[in-house]
Amino acid sequence: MDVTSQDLFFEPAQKLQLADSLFLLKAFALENENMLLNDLQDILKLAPPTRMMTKMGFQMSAAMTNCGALGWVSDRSGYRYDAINPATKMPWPAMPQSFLTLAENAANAAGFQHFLPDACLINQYKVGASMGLHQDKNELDFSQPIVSVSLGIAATFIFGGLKRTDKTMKIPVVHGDVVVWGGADRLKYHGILPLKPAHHPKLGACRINLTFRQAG
Ligand code: MD6
Ligand code: FE
Repeated sequence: MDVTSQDLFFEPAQKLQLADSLFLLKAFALENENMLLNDLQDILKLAPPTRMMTKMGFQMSAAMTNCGALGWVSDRSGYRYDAINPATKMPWPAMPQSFLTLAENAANAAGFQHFLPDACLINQYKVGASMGLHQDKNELDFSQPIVSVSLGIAATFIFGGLKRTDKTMKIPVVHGDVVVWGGADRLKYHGILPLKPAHHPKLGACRINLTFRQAG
């Protein structure tokens, strides 16, 4: 029997364990893709992404917005979670059910039960944009994992150790892939290499990353 691309598309999502508590769930976000993308477009209209400033006074290369009760923000006073969008002075758009269900199912698939995110950071990358090595440490409870959904053009996610100078591994991520990490890996340095030129049929020359956290 010949294998067609249709058959491959309908394969159950593959789960790859890349470290003690780091999982790559291939194509996991495609099951409910249309609803997810529709809900995403609504959020981008209500809360357009902006390129925030770092504490050091540099503009970030990815544009950011949020949905959920809390949003991750950065300005000259530093990084924090805030219930108000500084660009609109309004609360962030609510977390859609399609986002919540995806995040909970992905956390479960990686062995984390009862994940109830209150924050979803939405990073929008154009070609050439990147994210330097950093730790995610503004959340209150590090026993909760982070669920990270990649949409649009491909990227290389780099994942290191507990020190910035530790060796990193490269993890290619494409549209629909979900990365979940927590436990012993929760505070490890990670980032995104500069995006190579590409075009995605649904999102154009752009990558969108959703990171779900239990922040408050
Ligand atoms: C990105 N992600 O994939 C950047 N952080 O665009 C992150 O910084 C990140 O993907 C924590 C957990 C998962 C992530
Ligand atoms: Fe991060």
